[in-house]
Amino acid sequence: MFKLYGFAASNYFNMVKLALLEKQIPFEVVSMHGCQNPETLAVSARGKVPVLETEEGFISETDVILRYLEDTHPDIPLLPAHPFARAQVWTTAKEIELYIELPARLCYVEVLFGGRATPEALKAKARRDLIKGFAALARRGKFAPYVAGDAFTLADIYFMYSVDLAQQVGQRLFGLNLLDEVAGARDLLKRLNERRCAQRVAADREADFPIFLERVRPVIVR
Ligand SMILES: N[C@@H](CCC(=O)N[C@@H](CS)C(=O)NCC(=O)O)C(=O)O
Repeated sequence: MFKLYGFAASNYFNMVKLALLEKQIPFEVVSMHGCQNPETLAVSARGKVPVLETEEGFISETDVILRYLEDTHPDIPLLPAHPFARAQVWTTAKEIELYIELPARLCYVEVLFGGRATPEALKAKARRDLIKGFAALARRGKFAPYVAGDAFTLADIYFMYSVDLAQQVGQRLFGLNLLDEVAGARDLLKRLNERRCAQRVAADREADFPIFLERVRPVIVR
């Protein structure tokens, strides 16, 4: 059986966890936090989670894990069969990660964890990038009814676990309602969060979040 290493407050971990649940692939969770401890580095060269342990060894990086799951368990697909449609889904997922998740992440310590303030130069960069990232999503996304079209795909998974956090960053730091710039995004987010598997992920996240905050508090103090 697969082992998924990580923790439930991590949005990247939750992307893989939701994919496993949606695809009905059995797995067990091994609690691990991203860090530079030797035990973590033995499993993940960069000390990041999630990591998937397979019979053949460990796989790091969320998109690589998701590709592997799709290759090995195609029965409940999260990608279209046609190569061009598949590329469109990956483009959307990648753009969400690079241009929404990563700029928002610069400000997570301040906005989501109540830690030290984001340096002004980084904050300004995050604001500029988030505006362009959401504009790209508005141009790229289909929202008909899912992010990439008529089926639930990996683009929806990236959307669920990045866009709501980025919206919080935009709102709290810049007074921007970035989600409102993307027609259909709010409705879709609500519907996606109602999925049975997503509710399980959310419940685990809610239970883990205070534990995570307690753990990181000493290193994120203002
Ligand atoms: N590029 C990685 C990013 C994963 C990531 O940033 N994970 C965070 C938790 S949400 C982490 O492990 N952070 C620990 C660290 O950066 O030291 C992926 O796609 O899996």
